Amino acid sequence: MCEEQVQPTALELAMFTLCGVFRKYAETDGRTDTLSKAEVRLLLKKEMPQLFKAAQENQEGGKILEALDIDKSGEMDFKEFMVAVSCLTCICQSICCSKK
Ligand SMILES: [Ca+2]
Repeated sequence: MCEEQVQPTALELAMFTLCGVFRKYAETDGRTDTLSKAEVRLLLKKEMPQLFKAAQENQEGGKILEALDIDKSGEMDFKEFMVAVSCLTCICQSICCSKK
């Protein structure tokens, strides 16, 4: 019996990628369900280098990291990560639309 291979859609791949990126950085300190400040910093540096550089140059890096920690736990959980990614994606969308 031959099972049909179903290719994931672009959106499904994006969702899997988000889960994988969160897990990759969250597990570096053994607490796999949250990102510490150091893990968030490394994630931003490696996965969003332009944003990280801009934040460093404007000395806003600390404020951005604090703002991303919605419940002020000192750690970023997956929901906070997704809120941050969603907000940044909306900003990208507005920038892309304003250039047309
Ligand atoms: Ca962690």
